[in-house]
Amino acid sequence: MQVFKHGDPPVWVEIKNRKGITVAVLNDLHIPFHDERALNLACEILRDVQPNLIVLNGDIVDFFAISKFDKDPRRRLELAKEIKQSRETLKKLFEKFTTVWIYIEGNHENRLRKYIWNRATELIGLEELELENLLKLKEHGVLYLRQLDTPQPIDQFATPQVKVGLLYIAHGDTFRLNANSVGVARCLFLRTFKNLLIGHWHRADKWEQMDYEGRLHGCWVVPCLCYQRPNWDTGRIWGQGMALIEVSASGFFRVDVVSFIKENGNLLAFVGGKEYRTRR
Ligand SMILES: [Mn+2]
Repeated sequence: MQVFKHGDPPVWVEIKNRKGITVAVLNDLHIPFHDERALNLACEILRDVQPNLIVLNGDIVDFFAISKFDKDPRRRLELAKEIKQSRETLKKLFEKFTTVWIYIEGNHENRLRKYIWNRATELIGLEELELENLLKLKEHGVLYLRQLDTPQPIDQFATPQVKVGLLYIAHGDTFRLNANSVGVARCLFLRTFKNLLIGHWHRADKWEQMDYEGRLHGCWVVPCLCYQRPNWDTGRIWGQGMALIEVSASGFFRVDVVSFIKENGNLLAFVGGKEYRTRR
């Protein structure tokens, strides 16, 4: 498996492989609002699957303390605690699975940059405050892909993504679908006409079709690994889970969006003919 980086800092990477590979995608942990049980279930699955690449596909940390939304002002003082907890949670993950890790920035990671731009201009350019340094990603050999603030030519990208075979992986916030979209996967395909896997929507969704020549096209949406009841919208229907992707040497692929099902207070998932369960 070879990883080709594009841009400096790298904005997107292309994975080329001589043999088939398995890729796992984890999305939207929103640490400190991650669900430990869901994350543990994901780890049990990863232990069996042993992916060649794990993509942390954005909104892994929440940065609640510096969001622009209303909150108890005391929460603004908890940034240091949130970052520490994120660093510790991720460290455990990285140490559990020695494989290739790529971290794609989401809109929540971007909150830090926006905060510094708008509220702490004097701190711009301090490398120590870059997220990959705050989370010590380089120490763990994790490649961090970040957003650029200027438009790029058509053959490059201003938003972070990974291309594995014929499939693009991106966080998903920058595709600008209507916030009330129901068929997210299909809407996304009709916007991009590309094979694309995103998170950001905190739900499982897929839309795939064969074309006239027998090639698969589609879009897939990865569920979240955070708590599913925000206080700002009781009508949210969020799902937990992850995605597993098998990619052949020719670039063709199969996506398995794995939903974590609530069963008598436990979480249940089916992968490769096996049942996975959290224990109470
Ligand atoms: Mn998001």
